[in-house]
Amino acid sequence: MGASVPERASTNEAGVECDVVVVGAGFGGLYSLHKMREIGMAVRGIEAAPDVGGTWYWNRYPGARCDVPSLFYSYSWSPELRREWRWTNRYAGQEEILAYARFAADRLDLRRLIQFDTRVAGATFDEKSERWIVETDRGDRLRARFVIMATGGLSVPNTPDIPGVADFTGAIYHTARWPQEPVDFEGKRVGIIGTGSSGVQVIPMIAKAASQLVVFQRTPNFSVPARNRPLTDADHKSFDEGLETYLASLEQSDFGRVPPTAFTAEVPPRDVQWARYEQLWQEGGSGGFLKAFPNILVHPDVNEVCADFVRQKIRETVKNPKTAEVLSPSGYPFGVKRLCVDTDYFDTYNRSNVDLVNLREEPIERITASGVDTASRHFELDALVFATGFDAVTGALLAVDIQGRGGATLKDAWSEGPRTYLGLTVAGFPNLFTITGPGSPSVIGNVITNCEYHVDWIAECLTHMRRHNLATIEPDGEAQIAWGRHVAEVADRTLFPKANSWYLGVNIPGKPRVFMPYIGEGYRTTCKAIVEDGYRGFRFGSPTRALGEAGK
Ligand code: NA7
Repeated sequence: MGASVPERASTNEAGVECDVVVVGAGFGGLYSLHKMREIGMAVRGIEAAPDVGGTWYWNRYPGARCDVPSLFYSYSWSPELRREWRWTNRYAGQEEILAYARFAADRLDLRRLIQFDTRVAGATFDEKSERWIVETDRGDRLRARFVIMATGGLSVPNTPDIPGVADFTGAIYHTARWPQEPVDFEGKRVGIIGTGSSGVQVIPMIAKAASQLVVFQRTPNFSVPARNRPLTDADHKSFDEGLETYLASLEQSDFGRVPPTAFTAEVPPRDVQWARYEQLWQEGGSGGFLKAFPNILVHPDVNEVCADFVRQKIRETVKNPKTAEVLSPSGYPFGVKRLCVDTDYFDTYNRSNVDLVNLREEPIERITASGVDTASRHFELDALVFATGFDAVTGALLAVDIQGRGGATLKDAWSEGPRTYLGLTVAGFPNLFTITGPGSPSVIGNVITNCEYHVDWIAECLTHMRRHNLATIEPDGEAQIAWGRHVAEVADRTLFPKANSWYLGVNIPGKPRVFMPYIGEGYRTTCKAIVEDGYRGFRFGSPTRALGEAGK
């Protein structure tokens, strides 16, 4: 699967010339490639991995599973793909999702457009030619009118800088960079740092194999059962029957996390809430909880009842009361750190080979050759797993040296937090698009449909530009400031900023504390209205050369 020359892009001694470079071949990148080709652009994709799949290529730890139901975590735009693919489980595992990405890439004949095993190092906007010069770690140089950053919101692993890690003589793993071949933990003493979604999924799996598993927990997380199960014919039939309504709902509604009614809704009585949560607990999955009541993520009194409910479940499940207490989240609201979805997570702490270490009481002091030293104990380990998450939402964008007008860098432009217009474009960086960028719903809800929406928006925009012979698009500084203010105001009216989550970037030392996703309803309606209003807030540049001409 090496490099290949994309259709209609041309190569000369100056490098590859094309209309659009797409960075990343996850779900956002694959659909971008397809859509750009469909509207007649010469497009080339660059992907760091040797295969498609994005985050699902790398996150292959045991138990890795999506928390959005599989029937919905699929491309909604293609009836063919839907007909030819049949999900086996309510929540798809990593292997099946990766197989789906491969299937989509093959079925849409996208691989020939992608250069694998190649990382984009820099992208510089040349104002004279109005082209992006994209450079890779393999020395490639591409010139393109547009760059689409489909680099994903959860793709750059975060590995905390714990003293002594280089001294450890055992094996070290990160959930987000798991080896290709299965890891054998049989009979091993394993330590794991991190109890977010990845930790919550992998801990029960490792516990089954390891002789001893030590979980180093800094913050306990809220987690609800997945109740994963094989999908039946009846499930598929019911999905098919509801398909039209679902597709229409994607068009019409916006899937923001916080509905407009949230701010005026009444506080439901405790017993009414409790009964609803019990029902949702039995059904499994996170979606129902996060929408159980319109104000659950806004009103502290409603939220606290749900938090109590989950703590009660933890106490009922975990036999050792002290362990149950340490596992019980408190001091921050329910659902505003990403809600974990698990299979037997809390029950795993009833196993005799699993120990929980509360890092709030005994922090890790250093990693040694043979294990981990906390403030009060030494743990002998054969392997250490980092389930410590990602430099989320902005990490992959800032990992590329992006320079816009006047040589201004994205890094400087975002030094106090990301600034975008609609999470799609950045002032001073013409013709650069960010799929699920900060300031858009991005990592909230169903990321595949969020990606699709952005790709469709970009395709419509490029078609408009071609029709009107426009060379560049970029947001107006004022429009960008107003959008940023709106994104922050919506978040500030909710409980989201009250937890130290990766949504705010606080998991990365030195990262500005800014709430990155857009959680209001009405995102799609707003984007649509802006287009209908003549691309309000955007500035177009006049033509130098017609679009779709590269390589001819
Ligand atoms: P998360 O949700 O960011 O979880 C990372 C975990 O690692 C979390 O428990 C952190 O504790 C812990 N962590 C991070 N740094 C440290 C240090 N230095 N010491 C101890 N513990 C640490 O990442 P995931 O991969 O689980 O999930 C990310 C998303 O991927 C998930 O939400 C889904 O959307 C898919 P903390 O809570 O910061 O105290």
